[in-house]
Amino acid sequence: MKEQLEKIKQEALAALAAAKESSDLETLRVKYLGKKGELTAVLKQMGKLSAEERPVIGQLANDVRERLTAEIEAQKAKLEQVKLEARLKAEAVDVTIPGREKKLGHRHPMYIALEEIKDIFVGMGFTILDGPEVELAYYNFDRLNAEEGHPSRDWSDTFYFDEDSRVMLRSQTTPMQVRAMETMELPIRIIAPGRVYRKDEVDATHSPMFHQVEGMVIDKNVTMADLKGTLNAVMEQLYGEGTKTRFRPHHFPFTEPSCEMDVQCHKCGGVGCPTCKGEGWIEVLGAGMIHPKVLEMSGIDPEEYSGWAFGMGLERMAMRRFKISDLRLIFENDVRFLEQF
Ligand code: 2U9
Repeated sequence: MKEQLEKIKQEALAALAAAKESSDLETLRVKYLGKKGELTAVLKQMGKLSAEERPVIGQLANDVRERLTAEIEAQKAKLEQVKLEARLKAEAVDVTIPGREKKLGHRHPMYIALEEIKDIFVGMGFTILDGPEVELAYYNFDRLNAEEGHPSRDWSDTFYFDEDSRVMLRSQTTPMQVRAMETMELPIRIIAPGRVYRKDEVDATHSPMFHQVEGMVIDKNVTMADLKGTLNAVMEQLYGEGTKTRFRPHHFPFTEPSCEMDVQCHKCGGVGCPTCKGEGWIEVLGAGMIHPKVLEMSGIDPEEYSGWAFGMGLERMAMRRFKISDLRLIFENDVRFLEQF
């Protein structure tokens, strides 16, 4: 029996030393130390032993059990350590490898120009509106005093979606303002920036899609003096203090009286140069007092309220601001161009 125990011990130790996985160790534990294991089988025969032999063999069997248990634990710890080391090696990060440089983008010149305009108007208490690009001709034309037969309503100028010219891509951002007149409480101070669409051929100054910033103020006792004072203040912020402006009479169906606003050429101070094409002045926007009929159609009493409005092309403004000579550059998104701003 003593030899049997010794044999079990030697065999088990050899098997444990050869184990590669912790699951192997468990299998060996069951094989040698389990209820139906080899060591247990030997112990079951203890009854056959003499009274003198029994404690000696009992002691020996216990020693074997303790030794094997300790060996299993030790081997388990060793295997786990090996596994951990392998994992650490596999997952090692070389912190000395130089990082990949991330190219940081920046804002598009149109976005910069728009942010600048928005900041100026927000600073004067205006609210910024957003609205649909697919509009009803009713809001784009009818409500703006552009009667049937007005040239801008023509199929050759406007992108319509249907045969009877009811639904269209807005040709101006004015319809947002008409909607605002319906929903907002008076007084109103808003600007309406956004994309507009007209059937224009692409060239250095035209695109079938461009951006406008329009705006309006409606309140009691609003006059042309408010229009001029506000727009002069805007131009001083855009082009610097003391910027001179002039207003020329014009015609729009939705404003009466109407005007165009010029700023004195900042390059030549009004003498005439290539920037202002020899004029000394640069046209920047159109404006006027909102036509009483337009107010009336929106349920605003023109006897009680009056308003002024303006509209400008954002691309033209950005082209002046960044000295861009061709409108197409703005939309082509060539990074060599965009990286200059
Ligand atoms: C309401 C009534 C009238 C907006 C205005 C202009 C003058 C104007 C052009 C500038 C260059 C369009 O981008 S452009 O082609 N716009 O000259 N726009 S007054 O007038 C309004 C606005 C809202 C209810």
